[in-house]
Amino acid sequence: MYLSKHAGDGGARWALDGHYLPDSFTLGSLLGVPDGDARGLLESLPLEEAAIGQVLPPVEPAHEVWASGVTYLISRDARMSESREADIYDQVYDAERPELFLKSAGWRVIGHEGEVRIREDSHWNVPEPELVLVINSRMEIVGYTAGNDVSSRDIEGENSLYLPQAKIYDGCCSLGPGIVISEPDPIRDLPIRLRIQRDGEVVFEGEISTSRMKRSFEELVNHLGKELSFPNGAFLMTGTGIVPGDDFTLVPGDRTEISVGELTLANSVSQ
Ligand code: DO4
Ligand code: MG
Repeated sequence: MYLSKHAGDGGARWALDGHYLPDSFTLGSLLGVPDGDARGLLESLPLEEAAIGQVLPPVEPAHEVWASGVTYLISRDARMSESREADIYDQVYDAERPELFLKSAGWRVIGHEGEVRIREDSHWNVPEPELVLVINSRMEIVGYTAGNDVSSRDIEGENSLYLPQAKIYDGCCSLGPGIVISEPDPIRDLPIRLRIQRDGEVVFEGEISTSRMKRSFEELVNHLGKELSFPNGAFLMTGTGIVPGDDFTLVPGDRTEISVGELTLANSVSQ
């Protein structure tokens, strides 16, 4: 089952497997029911005409997008090499408590074929291709989407207290194109791919499997839900396992393509 959100004359509308759902459907209401009931609820809804409107980010304005970090060895090593405080990354990789941060409010998220941004006050920027878990109000995993945790490596590397500025700004987060409704098991060994094009040429390509993640999905989700409630559900980016070499930075005009399983999220880069 595949949920997508589209622009329409009367406002945004959700679609299931390419056909519009009734106007009254909201993702928040779906994520408010227990996981066992989500499929049944979707199956009970009448499908309308083919969804042809422009694809929008598969999120509602009030949703929160959280992110975990240093969940793959390559991410730990990249932060250790860029930072003057290398130890904290080594420690968090092995610690019981994961790194979690609030990446974006739902209304700020960019969708498929939208423009992500790099900061004007940064000279070293990368896309972070990530599996993004879609979680319901009971902290059950209902599905997934693809995400880009666009980040400034020089700002984060200068001082770890600058992490929110390195990671959270307009255009820093894209999700999409839609949401695959899935049990957690089929997601545990999914390919994640990143391709970056500049002037029509591929300037970086990389690939990893979600099975290389150090922590389990449940570990990340349980920590997120320890002291936070999400009555309308939430999104959780699960960290990057692909980091371009230290000599690489995004520049305006680049195109990023992030695949997670069968989903491909493409964005242009601006400043
Ligand atoms: O500690 C910095 C953030 C790490 C991150 O975003 C990642 O590993 O994906
Ligand atoms: Mg990240």
